[in-house]
Amino acid sequence: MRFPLRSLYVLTDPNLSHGRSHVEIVREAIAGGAEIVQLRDKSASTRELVQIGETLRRITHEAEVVFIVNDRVDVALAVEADGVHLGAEDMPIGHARRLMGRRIVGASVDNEREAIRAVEEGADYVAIGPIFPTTTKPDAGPVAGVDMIRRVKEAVDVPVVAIGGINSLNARQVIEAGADSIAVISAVVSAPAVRRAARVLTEIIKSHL
Ligand code: TZP
Ligand code: MG
Repeated sequence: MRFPLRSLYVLTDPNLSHGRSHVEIVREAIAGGAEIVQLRDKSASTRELVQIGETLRRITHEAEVVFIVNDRVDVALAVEADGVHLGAEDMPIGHARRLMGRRIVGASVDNEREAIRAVEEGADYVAIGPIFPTTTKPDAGPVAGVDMIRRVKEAVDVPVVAIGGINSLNARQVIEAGADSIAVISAVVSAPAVRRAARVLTEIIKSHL
């Protein structure tokens, strides 16, 4: 599946969803316009990830939404996800590329130098962040700022995803800086009305087409 541009990319996080399940969050996020969904659960067992992943695969397939699994190439392959997302501690991109074949391999990067390297190793998209301060990922590193989006966009030809502290108040400047996709956790997953929160972000993203 191709990577949708000018898209809302929602990552799940059971610790931030106020007791709502991955499935509930994903259904509502998709109803609100999310075009990419990532299963992200740092505390689930492999078995739980596969079980949740199977269900999310069905839902995203029916909705024609891109389904990415965080960290785990094995789980992504086991549930036939569209792709995997890898950080610095995960499987090296080149190894993942070989295992994933034509599926999507996404990579977290901190700057344009890392972005160029990730693409050389086989990444299909890069995620740059945190763009703004966020408490969601304490080890996310220093704030990159919106200007880093411009620098990464100039450096690579693959889609650039912006992540970290993005919400309806600052999403516009992220899009204006050239991000191809906006990735969020708390702005959607923790919202009282998930669908509505996703809808508001989707409208901001699409209004800049
Ligand atoms: N990678 C960089 S920042 C971040 C990740 C996973 C957290 C994003 O969460 P939020 O709640 O949208 O700031
Ligand atoms: Mg990771």
